[in-house]
Amino acid sequence: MFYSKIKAVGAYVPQNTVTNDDLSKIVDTNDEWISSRTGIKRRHFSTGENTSDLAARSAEKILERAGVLPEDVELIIVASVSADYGTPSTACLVQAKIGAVNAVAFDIGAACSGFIFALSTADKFIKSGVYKNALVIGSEVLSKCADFTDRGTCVLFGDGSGGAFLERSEEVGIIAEDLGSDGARGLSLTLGFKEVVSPYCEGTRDEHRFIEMDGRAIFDFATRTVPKTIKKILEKADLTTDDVDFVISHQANARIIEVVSRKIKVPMDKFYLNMDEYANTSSASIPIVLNEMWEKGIIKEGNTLLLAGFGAGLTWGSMLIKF
Ligand code: 4VN
Repeated sequence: MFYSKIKAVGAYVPQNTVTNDDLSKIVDTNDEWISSRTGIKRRHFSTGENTSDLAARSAEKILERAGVLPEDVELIIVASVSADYGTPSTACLVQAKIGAVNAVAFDIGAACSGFIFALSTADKFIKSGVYKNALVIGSEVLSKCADFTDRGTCVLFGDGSGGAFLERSEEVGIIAEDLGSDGARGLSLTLGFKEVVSPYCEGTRDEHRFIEMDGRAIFDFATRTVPKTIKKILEKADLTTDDVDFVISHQANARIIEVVSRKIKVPMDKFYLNMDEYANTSSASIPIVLNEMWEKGIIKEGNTLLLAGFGAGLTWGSMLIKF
């Protein structure tokens, strides 16, 4: 019986920061509204680097910390909703950029739950003995997906990337997981609809380039579903919230995390929030938090972490990890 264990984490975000006040110059909004309702104060917006560029920078940092050469990476999985291309996958672009010539590379699309779904997929390859290691990255350039004429959404998102290197281990690493989807509610958060247009049909060329969200519906979904998946995973692992050192949630909105904290009766000091600096970076938010907590020495080897992602699909996923 093998486990997958995190050997190293890393993150990379574009340098350029945009404050709420900066945004208020291009869209009818203000710092008071954004920060009181979401906890967001700044975000990093790319000035040209694309999703695969951010991912490759994270990958290089992670491999350096793991002490692993690119050619020894066996699997690369990138979670993203903002890929450079429809194809090739961002994972293949990363493979080429870092020279991981022996890796198998593919993407996973599960939006804000993407990093958890990608970790889960890598875990299956490692546990089953197919691969000995995996580089798992979440990377997004959401600035290119935001409608800067819609004040309800464009203020919520940011760009960034992060990830982890997983290795086969005799010691427990990933302890348990709970994943879920509800496609019936999927249209409450969409990005990039394209109607069928070809010589064989009379489409109207309907195209939606940007993120569209029913904020109320997604907010309600998150505050109902996240406590449920957390309770479920703790039951599966036969643990209680007392056994958890830190809850690492997707950084969509500070208010959502406060509701979750109350509902699962885990004090806010066990949650780490950094949406004030990065806003919502979808699949990258959880690994960016992981990296920041590790860099600050907050999480240490042996800690039990509870990861929780939730978002478009709709999808959600939680994971218990012995770090
Ligand atoms: C998960 C969530 C969100 C999200 C939903 C709503 C929301 C973020 C609506 C009310 C508004 C403040 C902002 Cl829960 C987004 C994603 C996508 O990653 C995933 N903010 N808000 C208000 O009026 O207070």
